[in-house]
Amino acid sequence: MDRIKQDPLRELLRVYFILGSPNCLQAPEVVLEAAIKGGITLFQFREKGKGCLQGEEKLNFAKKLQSICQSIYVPFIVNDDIDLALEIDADGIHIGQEDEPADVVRKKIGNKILGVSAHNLSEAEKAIAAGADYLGIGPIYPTTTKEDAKEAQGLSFIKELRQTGFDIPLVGIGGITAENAGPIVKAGADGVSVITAISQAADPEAASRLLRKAVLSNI
Ligand code: TZP
Ligand code: MG
Repeated sequence: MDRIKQDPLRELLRVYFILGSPNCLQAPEVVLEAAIKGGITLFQFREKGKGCLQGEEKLNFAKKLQSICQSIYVPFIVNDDIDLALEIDADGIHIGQEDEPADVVRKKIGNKILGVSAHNLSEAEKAIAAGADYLGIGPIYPTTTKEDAKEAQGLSFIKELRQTGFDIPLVGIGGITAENAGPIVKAGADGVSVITAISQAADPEAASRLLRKAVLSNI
């Protein structure tokens, strides 16, 4: 945990892989191990959507993926579920605008990493004031993975945030692949977060490596 907190968050955000059991073609553990070999820098456990695990099964699944991350020092972030994050002592939590308010979550989680999804300047300002460590911005490109996703916004909001002087770490999300990742970091994001590009790849290790290359060569 200490080592994780010492890592600059911007570097952890370079290749941020998000996964839940409904997203995978292969066994999730196999996909995560391959993604780590390919060079992902941060992992988010997002157990959502049709057929997702609940209760004890979700807890045990989270622990299994967390132990894979811990064995290789990839920080483990939990989506939405603050109780789960606290129970397993995750490294951080990511929340959206429909979840518990960020200032309440910050109080609950102490100095764990807090990521907040923001879609406009007012949401960004509020999240920062509440103690967000980074902002998730998207969907950048069209996505079918999140059922209630808003319309794709392209690079406009990332550029607006940087032009307005926001210095907080930013990660883009939504429809991102190795082919379209470059412009996102050029626009001012510190990295990209993906589900499909890695979880549905025939070779998740190679897909992760390609994404990493696409991001690092444009930073
Ligand atoms: N939030 C905005 S878009 C999205 C989330 C969770 C889904 C991203 O998934 P994919 O498969 O990388 O488009
Ligand atoms: Mg949420």
